Amino acid sequence: MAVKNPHFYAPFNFGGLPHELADYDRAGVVIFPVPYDGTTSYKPGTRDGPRAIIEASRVVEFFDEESKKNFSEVGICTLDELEIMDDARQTIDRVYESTKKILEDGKKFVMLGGEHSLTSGAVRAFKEKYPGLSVLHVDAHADMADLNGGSKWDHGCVARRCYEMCPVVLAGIRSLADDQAEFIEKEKIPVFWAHETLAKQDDRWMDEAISKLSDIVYLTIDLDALDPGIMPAVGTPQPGGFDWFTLLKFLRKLSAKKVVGFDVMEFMPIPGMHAPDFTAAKLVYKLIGEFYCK
Ligand SMILES: [Mn+2]
Repeated sequence: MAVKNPHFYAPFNFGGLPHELADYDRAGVVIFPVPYDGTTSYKPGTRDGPRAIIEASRVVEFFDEESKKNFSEVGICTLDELEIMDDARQTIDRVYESTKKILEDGKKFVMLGGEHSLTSGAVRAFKEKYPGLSVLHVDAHADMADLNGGSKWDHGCVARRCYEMCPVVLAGIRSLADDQAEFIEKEKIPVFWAHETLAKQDDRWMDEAISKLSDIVYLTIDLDALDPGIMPAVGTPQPGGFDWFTLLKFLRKLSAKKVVGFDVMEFMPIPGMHAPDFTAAKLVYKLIGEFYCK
């Protein structure tokens, strides 16, 4: 009897790939899922993000209509979800250790969150390997708080923690507190505000943003950078975000640099609404193609 929907039986890994394409030793790319949302400020649920992205990815068709390629041939291994700790700092340390191991093994890195604070653990490992690293932080929020709720490891502090390690460029920003605005101005951190970029019919800001980065880049995407119209499945949505093609256009310009790692964070699936799951999965797939398959 013919199988009605072969995707239904696909292995549970990113892309629903067969063993020979998903095996760690042979894979070029590693998907690292971290189901942690311990410091989330508004509503929890990003702990379910990595699994929902992986589940949707099993149905994403892997012929990329834009490049006419199938990126899955690079081999994509999905790791087991990281075992998380109650404490944010300890969980971030685990992210650091795992990231270090993935880099030692020579794999291309993709982290799926989980809350944004986890990014600083990955960036710590990347900075050790690539001293000239810079970070492109694409987010609705500046995440530049020194402390949030008394913690340095809150998700609202992640860009600040990264900035303590290496240069950071922010894009898509449309929400922050006064002290963060003061800090950004004092430190002259390059910020590409949504109202000065996305609100205009002029994409020239993109090249300028890319030019502020060093040659070796870690990309972190908080999915709330996208407009809540296409990405409502985030904990703290803000109006006025990226549309799909604008985000892709911007991120593709990063290929002028060497993108050594990236993450897609803060996905908070909404039960019964699956479009955002597919949007997140397709974004991850497109970026694997863009950064790791050329
Ligand atoms: Mn964020």
